[in-house]
Amino acid sequence: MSLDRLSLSGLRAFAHPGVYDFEREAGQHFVIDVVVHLDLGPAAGGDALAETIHYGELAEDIVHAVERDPVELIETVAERVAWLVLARREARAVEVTVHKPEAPIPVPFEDVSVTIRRRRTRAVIAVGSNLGDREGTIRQAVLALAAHPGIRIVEASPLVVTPALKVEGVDHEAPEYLNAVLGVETTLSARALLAELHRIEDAHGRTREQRWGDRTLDLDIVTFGELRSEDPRLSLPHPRAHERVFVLAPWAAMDEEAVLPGHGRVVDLLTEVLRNPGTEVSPYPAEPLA
Ligand code: A4P
Ligand code: MG
Repeated sequence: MSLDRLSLSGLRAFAHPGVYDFEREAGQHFVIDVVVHLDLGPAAGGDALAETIHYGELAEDIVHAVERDPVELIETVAERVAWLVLARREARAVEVTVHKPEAPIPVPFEDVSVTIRRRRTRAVIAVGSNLGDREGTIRQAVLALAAHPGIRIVEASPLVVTPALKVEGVDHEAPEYLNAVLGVETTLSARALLAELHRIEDAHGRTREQRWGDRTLDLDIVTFGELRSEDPRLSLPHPRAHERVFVLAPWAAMDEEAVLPGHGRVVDLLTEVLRNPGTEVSPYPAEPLA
């Protein structure tokens, strides 16, 4: 079923953005249309303002944000407005159009505008480390993710200790892993999220000499909404998550209702994996990750 919509159109803001100096000095009008996709059922059912988005406050917030902090491109204005809308818990997706009817175009014209669509997707990220200050690195990675304006950490599993799984099998000589999973909401695309995970891995000294080799930090996308992909650069859901105790055990501890699309309930997958002789996972006592 498609979502309900709340629309605000023709919002006027006077700001000083623009690529040229004369635009920044004189200022000009921007006209903004916003369509928020959300579920209005709970608000209508209880006649409850708290269950929906207050359109008056939203309109003021948008106009203030555009007027307060000028940027050069209408693309950037649109992006900021989208973030601002999606910061509201109820908003699941948003379409933003920014018009610049007084743009410096040397021929007669009526309007110029850009339209962007952004949505918030629920994703699960697996975290692993078996070199260096494992807990410290994982905590820094969580902070780096939380600091990204397009990522919100919704829940975090406990940390667990697992023996290193190598291509040849479990390696008890290799340093043990700390593993965890994170539930996040993001306005990024799956590819942009993966790029951000790689950036954080690199910032923590991740090297890639050997497949499944020891590492300071590994960040994988386990699921990205309902998205399915067999692209080797980004396979979704993660093609090995269903057979890995170091993903399933923390995930089941974080969310006992979790489902891995295409494979079923995470608790059931975990029960299955724990039947394999030699499968080991133990708790790691620590403060919650988030
Ligand atoms: N890639 C494709 N799909 C994804 C995805 N959903 N998430 C591509 C993340 N990356 C994905 O990854 C190799 C390539 O996979 C990337 O370029 C990306 O575009 P990598 O992180 O550079 O290398 P990797 O992690 O060694 O490879 P791989 O095959 O993803 O490894 P796994 O399957 O994640 O296993 N043992 C314990 N106890 N705990 C662990 O956490 N982790 C691994 C890594 C092995 N053994 C482990 C653990
Ligand atoms: Mg990886």
